[in-house]
Amino acid sequence: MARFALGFGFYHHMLDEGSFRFARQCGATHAVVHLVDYFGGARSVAEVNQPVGASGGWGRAGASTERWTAASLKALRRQINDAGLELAAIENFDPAHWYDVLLGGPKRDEQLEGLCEIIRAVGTAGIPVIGYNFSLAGVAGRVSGPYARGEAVSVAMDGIDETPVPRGMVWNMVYDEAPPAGSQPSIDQDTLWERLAYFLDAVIPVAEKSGVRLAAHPDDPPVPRLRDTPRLVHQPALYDRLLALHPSRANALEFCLGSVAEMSEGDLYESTERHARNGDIAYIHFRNVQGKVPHYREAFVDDGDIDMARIVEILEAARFDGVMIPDHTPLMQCDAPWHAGMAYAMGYIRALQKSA
Ligand SMILES: [Mn+2]
Repeated sequence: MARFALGFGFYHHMLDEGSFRFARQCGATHAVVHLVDYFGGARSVAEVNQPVGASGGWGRAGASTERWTAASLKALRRQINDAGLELAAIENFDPAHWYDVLLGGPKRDEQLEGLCEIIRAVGTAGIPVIGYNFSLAGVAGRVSGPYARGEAVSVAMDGIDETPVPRGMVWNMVYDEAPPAGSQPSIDQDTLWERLAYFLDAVIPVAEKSGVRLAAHPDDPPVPRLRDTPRLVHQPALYDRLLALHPSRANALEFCLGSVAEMSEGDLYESTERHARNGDIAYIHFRNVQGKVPHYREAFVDDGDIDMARIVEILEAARFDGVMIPDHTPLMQCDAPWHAGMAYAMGYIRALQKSA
């Protein structure tokens, strides 16, 4: 008997009736929505894969501001419900809302109050989860090319990008158009952990009261340092460190199977089982990969190192009842590369779930 639900992650420019129908036709019941505009105004799904995180970053932070009010979030949820889907989570804060929380800058407390406001608004709108990624460099230092089966265009890591992050940029996005010259100050891992603890202590009590779970994505890619910044969750055991900082049902995981599989240590199956049994997982990114950091390739769901059937069995046995989304997939050669890749992944997951 299947317990977990299936969903798609949608970038903001994909929030339309056609995307929702596509999701339902694939058998999905839930949506995870990105409000942040990573693409600098790109509009066509056919043109846009996941951003790889080149040194120049993704785009301007702050474009999403009006999307975070309770009224906008309620309207979004209604739009998705009217299309026959549930809104499972909002994925990622806009760097404009929390750059000094990440950087330990002078606006930290003011921005934390703003994040609390957002968490209350998300709760008021009846959305149960916010996924986030506490990271300075963000999802960075990957390359795109014909790396998946049949030369499908996919994302890979090929060595560690050491280009420092310029001032005015964090999490791959520009929050200050006219910053002082130079790079963001180089800091150590413990300093970043202190900043995470400060963040969790400020927001988790508000999340608890608002009925919202904050779900942490591990580092993508999971290496100890990238672009001269420390990373937090780059080994499976560091997820436990994050949970222990502020134990609460609201302090949860956006469990990315691909990122955990890319880590150089640990056992993906043991981690999945333990966190699923402990109820730590708010939702799952279901994707496959070949290799580990600093050399790996994102693969089709049935063509990577992860035994996906075993993962589904573990989740069923642990009675995981959250949502699973395909995260990203290689692009398939046809007129709708993103849709074909996603439909392929979803069909595969549904078959695994039915046979588990
Ligand atoms: Mn992921």
